[in-house]
Amino acid sequence: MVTIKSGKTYIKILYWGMYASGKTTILDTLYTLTKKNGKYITPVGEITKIERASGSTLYFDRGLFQSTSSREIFYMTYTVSGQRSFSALRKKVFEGSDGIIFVVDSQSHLLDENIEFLKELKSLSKNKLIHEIPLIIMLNKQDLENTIKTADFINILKQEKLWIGSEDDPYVLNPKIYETCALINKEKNIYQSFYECAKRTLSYKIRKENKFLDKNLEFDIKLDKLL
Ligand SMILES: Nc1nc2c(ncn2[C@@H]2O[C@H](COP(=O)(O)OP(=O)(O)OP(=O)(O)O)[C@@H](O)[C@H]2O)c(=O)[nH]1
Ligand SMILES: [Mg+2]
Repeated sequence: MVTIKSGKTYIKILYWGMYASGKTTILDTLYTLTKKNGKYITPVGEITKIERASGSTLYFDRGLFQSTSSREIFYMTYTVSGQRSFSALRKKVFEGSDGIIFVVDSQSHLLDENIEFLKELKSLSKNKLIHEIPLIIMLNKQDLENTIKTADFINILKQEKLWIGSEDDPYVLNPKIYETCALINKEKNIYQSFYECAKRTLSYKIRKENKFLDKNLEFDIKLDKLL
């Protein structure tokens, strides 16, 4: 998170996950939704994509969003390339992230590969995940058959020590999990998951510095009793 002299604050939100889990599609859909109905955030400019002819991300995608009520707050939003061979590039793009949205390809047969990407993220973030960097999970491609569900993923988070306490009495910093679809015509929970990440990123900062930044999110954060 960077605040520059002019008073503008830039918050970095990163979509992370295995190849073809839907990160680029999610960013595209988020852009379309917020352009149409920028209730709390609105896109600034176009999305920058660096991709192969196949559509797979080569380096990263980047989009900039602005809070509609606190015009000095910007959300710099990136996606990583999920190709296995690009782990060094992912490490670079990860640097300075304030909030992470982990995008799962929910098809059951891909579970192990998703876990590999969760482990890579964990090792990069050196115990900061959930404690200092909020984590949101998107179980994407829920429109397909044989997909994993929230309860399945909570078990994985527990194994990876990214879930504290029981399911019924969740610890406030535990990841929030959304079952999603990124396809624009069947869109599900795309905006909600981004909003939650933005909200948590600010609330983590507030806990650290004890001050509000984004007026849109102020009320919700108070409701969450995070202070
Ligand atoms: N059925 C279905 N397909 C999806 C969904 N989200 C993305 N896809 C498809 O999955 C494929 C890969 O999507 P991308 O958005 O390029 O995936 P990515 O995670 O950016 O992939 P990399 O850049 O290679 O890491 C595309 O054909 C998308 O249309 C979804 O929710 N449901
Ligand atoms: Mg991509």
